[in-house]
Amino acid sequence: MRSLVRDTAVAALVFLMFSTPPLLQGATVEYDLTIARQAVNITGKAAEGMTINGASPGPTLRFREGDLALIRVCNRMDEDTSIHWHGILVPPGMDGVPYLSFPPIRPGEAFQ
Ligand SMILES: [Cu+2]
Repeated sequence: MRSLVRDTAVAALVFLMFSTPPLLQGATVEYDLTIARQAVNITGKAAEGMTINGASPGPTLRFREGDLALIRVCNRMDEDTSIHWHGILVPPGMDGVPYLSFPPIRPGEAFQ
C-alpha cells in the first residue's frame, strides 16, 4: 500500500513537471518615450519633423523573452498621436492604433 501511494505521488509530480509550461520570469524593462515636433536634419537639409526622445528614428527598445515591458509615451506635440507596436503581440488596448483599439494620446498627456 505504501508503495502504491509513493508511486502515485511520483507519477503526479512527474505529470505536473511536464504538463505545465516553464515559467518565464524576466526583468521589468522600462522606457520613457517623448514624442515631439522639432528640427531634424536627415537629408542634409533642415526640416521640422516628429521625433522620439529627440531623434528620428527613435531609440531601439531592447527586451528579452519573458521580460515585462513598461513603456510610458508622452505626447509633447500639439496634436493627437500614438506609437503603434506593429508586429508585436501586445494587449489590444495597448497596440497604439488610435481610434481603433484605444484613444490617441492627447497633447501634453502620456500613456503607460
Ligand atoms: Cu500594425
